[in-house]
Formats: sequence, structure tokens, C-alpha cells
Amino acid sequence: MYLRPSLWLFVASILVTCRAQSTDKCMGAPGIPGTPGQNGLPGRDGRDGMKGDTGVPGPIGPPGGLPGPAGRDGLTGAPGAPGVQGTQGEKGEVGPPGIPASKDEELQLQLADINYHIKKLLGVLLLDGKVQHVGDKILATNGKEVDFKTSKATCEDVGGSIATPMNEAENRAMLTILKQYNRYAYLGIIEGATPGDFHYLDGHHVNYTNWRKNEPGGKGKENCIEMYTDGTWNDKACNQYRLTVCEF
Ligand SMILES: [Ca+2]
Repeated sequence: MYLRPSLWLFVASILVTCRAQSTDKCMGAPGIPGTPGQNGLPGRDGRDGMKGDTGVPGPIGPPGGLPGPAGRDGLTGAPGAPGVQGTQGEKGEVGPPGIPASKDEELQLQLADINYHIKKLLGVLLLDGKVQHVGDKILATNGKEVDFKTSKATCEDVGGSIATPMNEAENRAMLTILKQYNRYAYLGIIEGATPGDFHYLDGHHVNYTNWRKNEPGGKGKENCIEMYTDGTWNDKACNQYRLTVCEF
């Protein structure tokens, strides 16, 4: 086909213009759509999804069905009440004869060891003077001031009794404690039904006293005895607050 030179120039100018601009501004006429392709092969299975929630229980089956499997064990229950005490067993057979304690060397060694340690402990207690050792008695205070009844009970609660001087040495030992606290203390002596009739707590009459001059003067109205800080005694009402001194 023959084209004139002017037409060639026109076509060439269009081609040059299109190359100089971006392609989207130089699109040709839409082509004819192709025929649809064939369906592809099925895809592979996807990964498993998350576990779903527990479903609602199903309806109760018809009567006469078989029982289901046994459930799990329940929680442990509270302990039961103690059982009734059993009967006493029969007396056992008599054991072989032992040896006298005085001839038991091992026992004697143990006793000596115990004595040794008790003496050391007593030494520690005696060190600050709040405990006094006199004859076979040990006097001690808790430093508290209470009435006669409480003082007596306090001493008995710890296996002793309220201090009761039975002679001058014991009176002096108790006085040593009183002087440290600068307090008076009740003695384990009370007045009987007859005024002036003082006796120990076991009922025996007193066989040692250290009355201050003109005492006892309560005439039956002062049923307890207090020791002053000079060691002398005074009959006194039992409801005063006095230093607790016990003897063991
Ligand atoms: Ca008095």
C-alpha cells in the first residue's frame, strides 16, 4: 500500500509523541476480551481451626437406658469425731529386778551432772541479788506489787509459797530482796479468829517473829503481816500492794 509522505510524517509524529509521554496517557483502543480459562484444581485443605465451646448437655434419654459411667471421686470430707476410748489392756508382766540407785554408776553420774548444773544456774540467779539462798530455801521475787491473796496465788502457781521467814537468817535473806526494791512485802502468816493469834498458812502457830515495837497493834483488824525495809514486822490489812516474794 502506498502512503503519501505527508501521512507518514503524521504517523511518525504520533509514535514519537507516545514514546515521549507515559503509557497511561497513550493507550490504544481496547482489545477484544479473550475466552475464559478453565477452572483450576481444588486448593489444599486449610489448617485446623480453634477448639469450639462445650456444647449444651443433650436431652435426658428415654427411661430404661443404661446408667452412665461412674463419676470422679469427690473432695475429701472433714475428719470424723474421735472414736470411743478402748478398754484398758491387761497388766504387763513384771520386769526383771533393777539394781539399787546407790549402786547404779550411770545413774549416780547423771545425778552428779544435774547437781553441778543446778549449782551453776543458781549462781547465775544469785548474782544480781534478786534471788537469795538461805539454808535449804531459795527466796525470789518477780518485782511485782499485789495484794496478799494475789501474791500467795502467784507463788503457788509457780510451785512455791509466799515467803515465810522461820528464823533470823531467813528474815535477813528476805530483807536483802526488799532493800533492793525498797518495798515492803507480805509474809505467809495470817491472823486467826482471836486477835493477835498469828499462824502459818498450814495452821501451825508461829515460832519466830520479828515484830516492830508496839506491833501487832491491829487488834484483829489487820490480818496480814508485812515486812518493813528494816526487817521488822507489822500487822497490816491484806488488801495493800506489796512486793511478791516467794520461797522454794
Ligand atoms: Ca499494825
